[in-house]
Amino acid sequence: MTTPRISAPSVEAFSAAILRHLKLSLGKDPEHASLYDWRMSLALSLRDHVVEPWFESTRKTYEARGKRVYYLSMEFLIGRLVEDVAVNLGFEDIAEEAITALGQNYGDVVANEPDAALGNGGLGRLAACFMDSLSTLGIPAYGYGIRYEHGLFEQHFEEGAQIETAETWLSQAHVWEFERPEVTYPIHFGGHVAVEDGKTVWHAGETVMASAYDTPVLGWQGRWANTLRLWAAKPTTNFDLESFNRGDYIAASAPEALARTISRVLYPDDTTDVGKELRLKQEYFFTSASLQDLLRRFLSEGGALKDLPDHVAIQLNDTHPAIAGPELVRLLMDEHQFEVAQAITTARACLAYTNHTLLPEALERWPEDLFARVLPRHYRIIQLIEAAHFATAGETVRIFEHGEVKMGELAFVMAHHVNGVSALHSELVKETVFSDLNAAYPGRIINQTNGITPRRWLYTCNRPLRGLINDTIGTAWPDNLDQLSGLTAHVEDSAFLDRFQAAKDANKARLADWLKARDGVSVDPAAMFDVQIKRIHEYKRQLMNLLETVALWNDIRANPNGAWTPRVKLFGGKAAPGYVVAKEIIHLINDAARVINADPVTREFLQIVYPENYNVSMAEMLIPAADLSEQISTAGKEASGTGNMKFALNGAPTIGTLDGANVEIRDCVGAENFFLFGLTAAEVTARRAEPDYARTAIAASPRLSEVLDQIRSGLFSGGDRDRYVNLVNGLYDHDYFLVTCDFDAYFAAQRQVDTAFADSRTWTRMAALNTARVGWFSSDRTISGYAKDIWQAQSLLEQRDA
Ligand code: 26M
Repeated sequence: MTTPRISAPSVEAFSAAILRHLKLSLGKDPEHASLYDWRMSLALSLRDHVVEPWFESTRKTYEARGKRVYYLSMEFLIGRLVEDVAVNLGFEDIAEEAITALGQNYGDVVANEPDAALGNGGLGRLAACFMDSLSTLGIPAYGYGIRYEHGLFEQHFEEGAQIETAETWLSQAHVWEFERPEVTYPIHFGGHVAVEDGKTVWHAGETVMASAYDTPVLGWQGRWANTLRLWAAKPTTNFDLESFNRGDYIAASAPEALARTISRVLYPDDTTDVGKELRLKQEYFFTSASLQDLLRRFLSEGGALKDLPDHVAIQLNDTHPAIAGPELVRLLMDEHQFEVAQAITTARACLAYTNHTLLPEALERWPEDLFARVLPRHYRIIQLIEAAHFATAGETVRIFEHGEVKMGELAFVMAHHVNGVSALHSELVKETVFSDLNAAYPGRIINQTNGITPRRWLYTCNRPLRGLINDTIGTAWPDNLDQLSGLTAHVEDSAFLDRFQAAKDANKARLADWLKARDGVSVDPAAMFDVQIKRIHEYKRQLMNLLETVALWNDIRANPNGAWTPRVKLFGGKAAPGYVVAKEIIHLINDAARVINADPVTREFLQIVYPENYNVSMAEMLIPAADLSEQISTAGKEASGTGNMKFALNGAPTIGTLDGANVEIRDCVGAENFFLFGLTAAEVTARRAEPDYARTAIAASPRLSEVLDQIRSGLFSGGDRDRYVNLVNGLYDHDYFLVTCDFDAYFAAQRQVDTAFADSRTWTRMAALNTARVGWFSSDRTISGYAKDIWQAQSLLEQRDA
């Protein structure tokens, strides 16, 4: 048994603490307190217990003088923290009892907290899971990112179409952060470069200040807490009094305006915004601040810069912080008198890069003229880096090409290791985007398959299943997830399966209540909950799911007395505001839902539900309630996926393609517990080379042809034949993601699912085996892999109790 390190207060003492904060921090008495006041008082009372472990971890980190991990990420998709902190402190019951004793509903109080949505999707959520695991494992680490004033936009549906409004999480005080006004660094942009007395000098055109905000990240059982340091942009001088006195009011507030834009808003896109100047400034802003910060810390502890790689491991979460290579070289050369070669070697020994996508349109490139204007000194340094790369590897791969700076190539050349995020993806990284660089630097590319934190994604979000697991295999599994394999011995035990199903049913009932209360939507908890939640992207093929839904509707209408398995098709996800096709898909799902849900003939068998504004908190509600997990991307396009792991862990079998981590999930759960369909990555490539592959596939599928005709006819768009003409024609003319080619196989796999689900005992067993066999996908395992293979970083926890 692991012993909690934190001594818990009594319920009475904790209630008193909440009341004290209510009075002294919120200035309210209980009679006049709102839900917000109670939530803030609870959060502050919990926070009081985080500070000691945080200090202790920081002290141990300094004493150890070992390797520290710096995780640089444009995105941290955190979600809510009240329950997370309560759980990690081991105070969950105390917090709930105290709040209840004070006459409040714990669930409502917890749900009052806005999500910290500083990320778009998988990449940002992965960073948050990694922070959790770094703390749980006691690896000294700092997360570095941007303190966006506005997180990911809020999604609304108007007549079925997506509308975006600004997210405003900081309009309320964010209790988990501590402002560090004394920690600031200047960040320079523009200007010109000159050589003075044989030394290269950058005369910047404009400067903003990066100002630190720290959030403690508490690990499991409070045994360790690292720091997430987010940077906010501030003006160097609040106000230019000289201009103001001259009467130039606009010029007087110019420095302020630039500074405030930099950390104003998260870019909501992973494709169409590539190449925007403000984005480049954001990237340099947080990367430079983070490197200045870690160098200052290293030097203040008396380190010699030549030893930097022994003390510092910097992980680049995608190419967004790839400017770290040239920036570290710049700091070493211009401020610490390193020679070029030595600066490059030292920087590379500190840096590693994670690739998250092969989609060509998502690979970052900057027009050279823009780049040279915003970062003239770095432009020259990248020329030096490219020259050094040519000298070792030859000139096959360039960093500058077609008038652009290619950030993937830059990150690769400046990293000692490059990793993909699933076995398949890492192989494709070697074979496709980086094949030449792989040949030039053999062994540099490695794999680290993604993972998820079981504390948030099972223990906290799925209390019924948690209880069953605790009763069955004990309580040591949340930080030792391989122990879930102990459940395997129970899958023939009908009492265990009854309880497993009861847990699922409880989660489904909870989701049903939530949908009713929030959106006024009624769903039948006895139906299969078939869930696809993720960003809306053509390659993720929500469209194929919708087409299959319409085809099923047609089949049911043709045979209304058939033995159909009732289903609720749940969709969740946002489209980038500028991504036209993705928005058409959303509109079509909502249009089809309106028509199909109103059909009295099919109503008892089929329903489509698409709750608006999908986010981390909604995922925590949907995943435990899911019967079926949709992971249906075109093979070779989803780098890993992490939602796929969350569903399997919570006992939802997958219908999916051989893509990303699906491959490894299937290997773990067994082929008989996974509904596989579709072309493989190699077959996808081959099929694309065939002429007219889409038209051929449509012609061969009467079902698909009918569905496409229905959509085109205006059946779902109130007779409007124009609304989906692009979407339908797109499938005929350039179905790049092979929706048409995989459609029939997907339809057939869904009918296998119907049959399997109808045999409820067998289905429950399959679900339980999914939970029992995916312990490997804990982000603790992933982080242990990074620590060993990339960072050479050690845990500072005393040997954990067995
Ligand atoms: C780029 C330029 C400008 C603005 C935004 C971007 C950008 C933002 C996010 C580019 C990519 C972004 O994320 C990509 C992403 O989330 N990738 C996902 O990463 C997960 C974690 O590794 C994987 O599980 C998913 O398969 C992969 O799609």
